[in-house]
Order: sequence, then C-alpha cells, then structure tokens
Amino acid sequence: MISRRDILSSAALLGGAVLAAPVKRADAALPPGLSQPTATPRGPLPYTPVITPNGGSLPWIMDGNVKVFHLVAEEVKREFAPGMIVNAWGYNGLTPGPTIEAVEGDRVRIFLTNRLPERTSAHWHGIILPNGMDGVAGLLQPHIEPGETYVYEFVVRKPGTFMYHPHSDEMVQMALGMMGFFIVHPRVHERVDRDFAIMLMEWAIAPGTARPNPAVMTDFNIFTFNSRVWPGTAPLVVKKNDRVRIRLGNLSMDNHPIHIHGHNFEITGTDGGRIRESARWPETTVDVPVGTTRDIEFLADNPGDWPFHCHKSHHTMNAMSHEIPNLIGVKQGSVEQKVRKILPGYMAMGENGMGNMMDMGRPKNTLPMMAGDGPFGPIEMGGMFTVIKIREGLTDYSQDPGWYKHPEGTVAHKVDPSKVPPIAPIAMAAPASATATSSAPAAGTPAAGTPAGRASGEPPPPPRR
Ligand SMILES: [Cu+2]
Repeated sequence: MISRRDILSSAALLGGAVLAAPVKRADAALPPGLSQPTATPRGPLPYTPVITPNGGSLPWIMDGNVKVFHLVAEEVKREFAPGMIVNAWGYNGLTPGPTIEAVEGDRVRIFLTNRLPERTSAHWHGIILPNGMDGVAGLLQPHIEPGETYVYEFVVRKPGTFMYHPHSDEMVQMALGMMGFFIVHPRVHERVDRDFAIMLMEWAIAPGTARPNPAVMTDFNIFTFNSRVWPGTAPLVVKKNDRVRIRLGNLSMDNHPIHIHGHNFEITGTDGGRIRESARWPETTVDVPVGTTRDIEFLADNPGDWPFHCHKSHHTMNAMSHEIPNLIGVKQGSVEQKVRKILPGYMAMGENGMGNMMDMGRPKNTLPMMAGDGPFGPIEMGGMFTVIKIREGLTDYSQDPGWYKHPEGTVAHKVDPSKVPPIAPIAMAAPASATATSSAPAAGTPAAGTPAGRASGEPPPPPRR
C-alpha cells in the first residue's frame, strides 16, 4: 500500500526531475523547467494531472512535508498565434502563469520574485487561508518591490479550481496578462481521464503594435484561451468515453458564454468549491462571469472534431474585425483602394459580409480577423476557439490526431436541385386577439382564424388551445 509519505517523496523526485531535465515539451513556446503532462495517469500522483493547453504546470520540490513552489513575475513575450507576438507580463516566462497543483490538505510554500519594473503581490483567489497570506498589498502586506522576493505559506483545505493574480496596480498587471490557475485536487481521487484548464482573457492591442493597452475598459479586440487565439490554440485531445473536465477561469473584463458542440455537460464546480450532484443540470453553454471559475464535466462519447468556443461572436474574431465601416449591401468598387491612399490601412466590411475577408493587407504583428483552414475550407474563426478531438482507440494524447475521418454517409453534402422538395409555406402563429381569453375583434377587423382573416394562399393558422 502506498502511504502518503511515499506519494509526497515521489512527487518530490518528480518535481526535482522536472526541474533538472524538462520532460517532452508539447509546445515549443514553453520555457525550460516547465512540465506539460502528456499522459494520464502519470506516476504515483494521487490525482490526474491538469493539462494547461499551450502552457504547463509549475514544478515543486519538497521541504519536509511542505510543497515548495517558486513564481517569478516578469516580462513575457507571448505568441498569440503565428504572426503575432505580444509584449505581456506574466510568470515564469508564461501568460497565463504556470498552473499550480496541490492536494487538499497540503501545506504549500510559494516564493514570489518580482522582476517587473514596478511593485507587485500575489492574491490566491478563492482559497481559504489566513488573512495575512491573502496578498492584498497595502492592506495585508507591503508591496513587493522590483528585485525583492516574498514568501507565502498556507494549508489548502478546500479542493477546487482557484486562481492567482496580483493585488498591486491590478488594472495594469492583469491587463498585461498576470494571472494563473491554482488547482487543489481532492484527497479522495475522483475519476477523470482528461482534466484541462483554460484561462479566458481579453486584450486591447492596436493593430501593428505589441503592447496591450491597460487603460481600455470595454473595447477589447483580442480574445484568448490561455493567451492564444485560434488557430494558435492547441486542440483538446480526448479518447472516446473518457470522462473530461474543463476548468475555465475568467479574469477579463467581460463574461464569456463558453459553448460545446456534440455533447452536454454539467457544471461541477466554481471557485467556491465543488457543486453537489443533486444541484447540477445539463447544459451546452456555461457563462463564466468575471472573477470566477467554472468546472464542466462530460462523457466524451461522440467521436469527431467538436468546436469549443465563446458564444459572443466578436470573441471568436481577431483584431481586424473591429471598428470597421459597415458596408454590407453597398457596392464599393475601387473605393477601398482610393481611401487607402489617404488613410493607410483603411478596410471596410465586404459588400456581402465578412466571410470572404479572411486575410487581406494588414499592419505587421496583427492577425487576420478569422483564420485557420479545415479539411473542408476556411474555418472563419479566430479568438476564443479550439477543437475537442475525440477519437476511438487513441493511444497517444500528445499527438494531434489530425482531422476527423467521418464514417461514410455522415457528412452534409450538396444535392442535385431536381432532388430538392418544394419550399412549404410557414404556418404563422395566430395573432394575440384570436386567443380564447381575448375580447371580440375590433370593428372592421376580420376575426383571425377565419378564412376572411387570411390572405389568399396563406396556410390556415395552427389550432387554438
Ligand atoms: Cu467571450
């Protein structure tokens, strides 16, 4: 039987090994020293490790029975997708910062070194801890000046999905990307085969620039999953019949209704902890309000390439779709080229919409408004969008399995016009005056529901109840 002590010492070895020699990296953008779990379950860990797509977990070492982590607040260059590098702030070379993982009952010690040009602090969002460890600079501790290291230490008593972020100059530091997950696994193992964590964030980055503008309050133009936009977001690779958890965190300025295709899920947790089973109901969209986390769980029983995205359609578009003149239905001819001579970079909405405006001339270091080719053509998405790839008999989660191969006869297809049935007229709902509770029709108005009340050729109204 494996004792708690064995587990802890194995974890220490694992943490040490990761520090000394990084494991196989799933993302070339990962700085050395960060682990990205590629298979589950791994080693003797008493939980399924969390996968942070396009990111990683923070290694730790053991000091006695204390799990010791080291966060470094610093400038970060983050590629949002090929073609756009952002000058952000983050932790240990990443935005969002590396995911911290602990187990209910663990004592954690977290060093925070400040390599930013201004003071900072770390607040442990949602974690129940002693007041002086809560990280609100000025109120509960001094600000951590550039070059200084502070230490936090507490016992994590409650399992769940929590976050960390600064409580010094919050507006600037969070707008530049300073945030991360702090996940506490329950002491009693719950079955979950794939456990993902995705931080929702929005940015104001003027086309052609690289530094997010922290003064913007509402008018964001880049919307990210773990500080990446489609097609730069890693797919979520899942085996058929895996039980999947996706943890969503939101430290942006807007709520994000995150939607799954092909499945129903239940919301199983918030940053307040786990939701009891009797309080859950099926959903296909989870609204993630500002300053919260939501855990969703589902059985991946429907193979395919299933979109997973924010349902605010502006949030699945990139910068170049915003603030452009609306000329749908207007013949523009060569007007655009003429205006561009006076206003370099001018671009208007296409006269038939924007679907064919995937990639036109644009400033440097900016992404097309929507991008990414699929097996059937352009996907016309950007921003908060990724694909859950569910496959039968998958043996290696670390490889992108490519596009789904649909069984024959299961894909929508074009048909011969001669095979199209006639278009049936719509049975319009009866007007309100025709309801049983209404009074007599006004003088001169034919009673609805009678032949005189319908235009010729209109179908009869549906029966009254
Ligand atoms: Cu959104």
